[in-house]
Amino acid sequence: MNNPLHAVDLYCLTSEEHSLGRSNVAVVQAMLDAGVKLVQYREKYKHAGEKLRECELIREMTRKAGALFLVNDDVAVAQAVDADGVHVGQDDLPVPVVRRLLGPGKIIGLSTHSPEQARAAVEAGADYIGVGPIYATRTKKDVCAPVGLEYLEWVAANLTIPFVVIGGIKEHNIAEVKRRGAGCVAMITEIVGHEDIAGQIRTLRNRMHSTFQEIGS
Ligand code: 3NM
Repeated sequence: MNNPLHAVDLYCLTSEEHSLGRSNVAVVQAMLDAGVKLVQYREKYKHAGEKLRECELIREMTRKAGALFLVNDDVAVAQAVDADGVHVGQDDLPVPVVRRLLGPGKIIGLSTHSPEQARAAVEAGADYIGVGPIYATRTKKDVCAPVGLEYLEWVAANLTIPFVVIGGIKEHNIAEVKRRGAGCVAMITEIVGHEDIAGQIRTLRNRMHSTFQEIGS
């Protein structure tokens, strides 16, 4: 598969509890209006029926916008709405099992927090890995302590599959993660928690782009 993650610079996730009273659907629409090309639906505490209803709408919206749509953890919901793939964590279904369920054409991402987990993810057949948490974050419950920029630098130097940095990334530190080798950056609260989502995405993209020019790669 020609890996579509290579082309993604900004990876957006939902989190209704941090969205200032706006619905996931409204937040995703603002993301897509700002030109975002990948959205992950992440809702840890909603019932399957509500997740399905939201994902049906978001699937339609992302398709219309030409954006990829991934579902966090819930393989059944991903299959039901024909999402482009699933993102799993270390304690979710193993990647080979998700692959068997989804088939070969779908994208599977796996969160990793150490070089050992990263190597295992590649061996298991993940299409991309999450690398984090780079900085402290309170958005993900029971996440490990920040892995820092060293793990990011290790991944950038040692792996060839796409990776997405995540965890506590903000406007003020996005340049630093770019300088340390991040291609694709994922943020939750820095985007969904902003009053002007489209404006914030433009600001973050500009910041990423100027760092890209500064480091010349
Ligand atoms: N995964 P924020 S950190 C969903 O390290 C998630 O695997 C992480 O939220 C990991 O951008 C995280 O608000 C939360 O810090 C990211």
